[in-house]
Amino acid sequence: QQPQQQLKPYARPPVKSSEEIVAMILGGGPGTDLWPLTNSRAEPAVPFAGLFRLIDVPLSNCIHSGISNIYVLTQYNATSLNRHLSRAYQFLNNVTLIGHGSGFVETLAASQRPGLESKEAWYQGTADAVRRYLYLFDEAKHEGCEDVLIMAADQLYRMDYTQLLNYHRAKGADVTIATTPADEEHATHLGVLTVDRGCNVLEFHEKPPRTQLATMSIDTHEYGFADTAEEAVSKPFVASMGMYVIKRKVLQELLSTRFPKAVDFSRDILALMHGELKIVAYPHHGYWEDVGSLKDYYAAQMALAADTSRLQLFDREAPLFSEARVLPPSKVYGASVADSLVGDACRVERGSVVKNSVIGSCAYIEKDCFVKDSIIFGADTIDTTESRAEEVARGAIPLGLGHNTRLERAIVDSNARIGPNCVLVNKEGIRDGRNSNLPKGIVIKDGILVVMRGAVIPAGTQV
Ligand code: ADQ
Ligand code: ADP
Repeated sequence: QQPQQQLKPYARPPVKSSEEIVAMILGGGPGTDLWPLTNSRAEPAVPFAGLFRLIDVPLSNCIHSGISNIYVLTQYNATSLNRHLSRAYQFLNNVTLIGHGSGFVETLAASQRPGLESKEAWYQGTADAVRRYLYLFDEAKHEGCEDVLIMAADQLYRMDYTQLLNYHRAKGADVTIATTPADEEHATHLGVLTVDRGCNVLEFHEKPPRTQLATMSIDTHEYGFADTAEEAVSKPFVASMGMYVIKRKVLQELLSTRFPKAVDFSRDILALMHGELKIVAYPHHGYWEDVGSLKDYYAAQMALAADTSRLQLFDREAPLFSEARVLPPSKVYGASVADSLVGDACRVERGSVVKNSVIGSCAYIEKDCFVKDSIIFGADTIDTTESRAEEVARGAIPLGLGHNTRLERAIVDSNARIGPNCVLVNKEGIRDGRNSNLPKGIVIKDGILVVMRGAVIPAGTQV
């Protein structure tokens, strides 16, 4: 147990060594709002922009910020996530960023331990997940750890975490919550806080209803959160990005002594704190988006394709990292591909039209297809012309889109096989088609048609 005076604020010097910071990326949520993309993979392993997975965002930000001590907490369907981390970020295990110290990226899975009932073996929430690994901070390698950076893995943004960390230290904060201005619609789905003019947090409410929000608006420009007065008008709320810097000792005290039963940081800790600690809000300026729901995920990809996104993929200084794969270039035959992102090793055959779409690696689009406002994840392997012909000869449907198939406002998950002459456009404008009579392997959620991972859609299917 920490003596009380250690919880008192004191301003501290900027981060000098990578050993002073441990990052914990929370990747273990059930990801139900991203279902069916999370049906067979963990939320942070969900692909985006044709080449990346969501976890690449916080990990790339960590690398560019010089943070090299990183834990990723996972539990649901973590296989493809684990594989991705070990293939893409193995190099960090020997790298030293900010000053001296050795780096690592390790996954911490929820696991059965003696004394736990089987249902308790799973992380119950974000605070619970971190609590189970608090013992790591007692190990010699974390002796120099002063602050813990906790963040989610279902968000798109760029951020230099050292600015956040140094702000936290300059303010002498015990807890710093990264925040962004939000409009009413978004605020009801986020943690919302009120602050004084020094950015000290006065109140925190997790996903407040509109009636409660009414009392929480401020001039976010005047307070330094919104970039312009116009932005402040549409976004009068200070929302939590679900990213926290907590003094290591405070974190231990909070989770083991003060709130030993807390499940989530937001609902069970931040919302219940009343002036006991110095909690400040850090104003993040720039693009940030929570893509933890299918609707927001889809919209963010469409914006990337249309070039209206504020997320810069073509950034020479700070590239997004991902798994480096040895794949041939994509080949577009006599087809038209416009306003789209295309991954590696794709093939788009003669007569096809692809518009405003995101096409992931190893995707195959046969002749005369029409693909609009859609996301195609691609496949695990490259097909050869011979192997496809052989599959067709024995009556099977090869990977990708069969000829003359039409796709609009759809997401095709990886390794799907869609037969020729299909029309997958959600003709009836269904909003939610989980329980309707849709063909096997097709789901409609928020008006977006999803062909599930590995689904086989027979020729001529119409939805
Ligand atoms: P939500 O996104 O609704 O709100 P949550 O579902 O807890 O919160 O997910 C946050 C992150 O933690 C995700 O990356 C998720 O995968 C991970 N996570 C969830 N449960 C977990 C568990 N049991 N074990 C390990 N990891 C887990 C949060 C905050 C809001 C804030 C938004 C910003 O609660 O206050 O506004 O994030 O997006
Ligand atoms: P998912 O992508 O559906 O989460 P996986 O984790 O099995 O499932 O990953 C499959 C994806 O990863 C495919 O899109 C595949 O193209 C790609 N992939 C990963 N590693 C490799 C590799 N070494 N060679 C080829 N493709 C790979």
